[in-house]
Amino acid sequence: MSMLALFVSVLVGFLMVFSGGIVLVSAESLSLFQPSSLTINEGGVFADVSPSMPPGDALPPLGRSSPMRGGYFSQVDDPRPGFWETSEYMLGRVGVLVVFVESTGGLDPDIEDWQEWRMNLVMRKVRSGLDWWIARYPFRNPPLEFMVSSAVGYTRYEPITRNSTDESLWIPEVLASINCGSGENYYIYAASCANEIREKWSTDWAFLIFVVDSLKDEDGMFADPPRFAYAYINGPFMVVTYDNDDWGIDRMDLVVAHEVGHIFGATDEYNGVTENSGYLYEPDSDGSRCIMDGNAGPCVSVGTQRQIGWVDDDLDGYPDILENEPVIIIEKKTPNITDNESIKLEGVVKLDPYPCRRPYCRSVTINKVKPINYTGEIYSLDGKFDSAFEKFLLVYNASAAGRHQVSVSFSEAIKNLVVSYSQTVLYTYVLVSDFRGPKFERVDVGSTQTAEFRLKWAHDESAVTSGNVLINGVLAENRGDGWFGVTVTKNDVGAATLSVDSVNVTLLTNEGQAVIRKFVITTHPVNIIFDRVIIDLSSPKTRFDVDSFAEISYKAYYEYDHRDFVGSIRLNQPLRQSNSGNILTQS
Ligand SMILES: [Ca+2]
Ligand SMILES: [Ca+2]
Ligand SMILES: [Ca+2]
Ligand SMILES: [Ca+2]
Ligand SMILES: [Zn+2]
Repeated sequence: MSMLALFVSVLVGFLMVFSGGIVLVSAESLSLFQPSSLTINEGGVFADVSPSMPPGDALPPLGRSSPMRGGYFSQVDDPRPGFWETSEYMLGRVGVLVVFVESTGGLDPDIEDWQEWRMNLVMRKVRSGLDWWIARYPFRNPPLEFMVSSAVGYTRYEPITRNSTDESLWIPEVLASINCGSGENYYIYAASCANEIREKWSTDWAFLIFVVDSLKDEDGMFADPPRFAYAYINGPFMVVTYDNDDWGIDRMDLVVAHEVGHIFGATDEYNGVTENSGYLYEPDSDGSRCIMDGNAGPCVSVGTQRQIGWVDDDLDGYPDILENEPVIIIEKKTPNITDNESIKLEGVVKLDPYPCRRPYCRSVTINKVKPINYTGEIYSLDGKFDSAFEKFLLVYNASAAGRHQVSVSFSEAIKNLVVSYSQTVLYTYVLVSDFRGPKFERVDVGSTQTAEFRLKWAHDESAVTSGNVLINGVLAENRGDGWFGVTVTKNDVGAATLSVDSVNVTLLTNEGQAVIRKFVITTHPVNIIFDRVIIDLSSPKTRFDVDSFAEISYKAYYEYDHRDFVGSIRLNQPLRQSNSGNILTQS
């Protein structure tokens, strides 16, 4: 049987971790106890029972339902179950940690000592008690699942010899010894441990079962009040004893099943008082002769079903509490026109929770949202789309200029209701596509030149008709038809390379307006060399006969780069002179 196999693996965990007295279990070692999933049980039926259910075993939650926690309960915009919501309704996946309470003799005399075979027996009964609910679960989606694991926790007290209210003393010690949770009192400590289990095992809910050994104790009950099993309404824990008064270990499954009812909000149906309770604050069915009544039969009364959230008033087969509309709230988005190709959409997708009707309770849902269709990449900011509230970031890369539709759709996990958001974004920039400069790049020093560039929009190639364009840091003049230019001069020899180095243009379209600064140059810069020609004249001798040709040679070159001058030069005097005198030449 697979159940037996699971059991053996739990046992192995015990041997590894707990052999040899008090061993502090680290938080990590909790995961040694891999929770095993209970699916469907065989039958889920109990033997006939006759003793009465634990009297006064349903304890009201401590503090959590009071207006004192007004700040916490005003967190209405986040529908994920929070710290105080560890078991609001019996739907979905539930983490169950069975904690065997072991006395060390540190303070009270050490009377009770667990044996492995008895702990195994308890685990079997716990599983059977949980299976009982699974067998009666009315919904197909989500399935009801219990992930069960166990640990041995130590205390200096001997709990069964004390009043049940002394749980405030031993629970913090026991939880500290298994390194689960923290808190200023036992109740918060247990809630904190349940939260850790839920987090680690990725379940929707979690609760603890403290099993107090009572093998040697005379009546198998706490001293005062003489309880043998009790639970806090809506969690986070129950306490059961090994013997359970007259019920005995054989029927511990039934006791556990009853207490699990309390854990999920059900009230006793044997006390003659009609009580409203649970997420939906529904009345119980006193005297039902079902699980929450004494002499319990194998049934869940209508009152209990409504208290634990097993309600489908619209008869669609889905639990009404988990029929949640998804909503998208956009918190940050790219403007409708942008010059940034990375288009981002940031927001929250969350589910509209079914309203909790219990006073001072928060409306929460364990339903989950996940993205189903989207453009680009989508990220959950906490790393995983696994809850009813997810901050997300959508990143879409607009590879080409033009209009892009950026969209995302989310669906919830129960009925696949979908919510979508889309935005059309115009991605564009300025293209510097053409240039005009001097006809020849070498010009005279001191002359005035122009350098012009043609600007057009990348998305439709239309001309840019306004805006601030800097060419080499100088504000260009709008010359019309997309042309922007500057005049430039230089009084000494040197080169100038002119190009567009800044664009600031307001684009106005039907979608709105935006300042565009991005530009892409697909043309050449305008190169201008302000230059002059140097001419060196030379002659082999300084005197020539009158009427002969003076032998004068010259070398002409550009001053800027000493390249040979190409062209003709003219001297100011003829080379043959008929009179004596000096020739001064100049080109
Ligand atoms: Ca002991
Ligand atoms: Ca009642
Ligand atoms: Ca429904
Ligand atoms: Ca998440
Ligand atoms: Zn009860």
